[in-house]
Amino acid sequence: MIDPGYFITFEGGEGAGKSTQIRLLAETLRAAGHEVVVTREPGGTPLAEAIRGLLLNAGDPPDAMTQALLFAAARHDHVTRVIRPAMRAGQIVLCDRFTDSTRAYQGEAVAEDALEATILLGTAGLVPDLTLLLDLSPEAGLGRARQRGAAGDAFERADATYHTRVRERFLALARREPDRILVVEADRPPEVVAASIRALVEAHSAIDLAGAGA
Ligand code: T5A
Repeated sequence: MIDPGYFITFEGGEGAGKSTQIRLLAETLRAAGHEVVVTREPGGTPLAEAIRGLLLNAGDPPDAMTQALLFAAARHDHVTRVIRPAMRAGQIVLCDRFTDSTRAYQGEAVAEDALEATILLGTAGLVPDLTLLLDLSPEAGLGRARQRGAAGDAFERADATYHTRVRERFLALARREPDRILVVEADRPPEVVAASIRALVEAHSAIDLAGAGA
């Protein structure tokens, strides 16, 4: 059975503006009368948030395969308890990071077939209807994240060349799946990025942003 809801994921490097843009798109969608669920990965359920704490606060981070398995466990709980039920109820789900983050980050060190196996287990086959990839140089993104004054999680502390390769893997994924993954130039003021995203959602989905609602 096809779920009546719609699933949009936001991807990109650290500090690319995903949370900001999700908040703005959620406001637009709610103003148009849609029911919207905003969630994030890793996280979205108490168990998955606990796994997030383990992964992001690890003083001695586990290897990439262990990370992929933990992300998959968190994701399975998130998909089965939050995302699928919302989609069955006809809601629009906006998720901050999902499977493409696993491909871009853990893809550095885990072979593709093994990684895709963990992704399939974690999602139980759920694929986003649309993915907005906020593209920004790692220098700009990490600078924004650090401006907030946070010490930085285990991934943010990785070296700059790692973040450059993460960006390249995200862009390669967009080239591989151009119908699902749309690249958004994120090095512009938030309201300009938000207008681009509204235009892309209108052009690539059946979601009505004009007002009448679902
Ligand atoms: N991870 C995750 C994996 O390795 N594998 C996986 O499978 C998954 C799911 C999660 C970490 O886990 C890794 C990747 C990550 O390293 P996170 O907290 O979700 O960490 O990810 P971050 O990208 O680090 O989150 P941030 O909150 O730092 O970035 P956002 O959400 O992209 O950015 P946002 O909106 O919070 O903005 C950051 C700052 O920039 C400003 C904002 O006001 C804010 O201060 N800003 C702008 N400034 C100028 N111009 C704009 N257009 C701006 N937009 C926002």
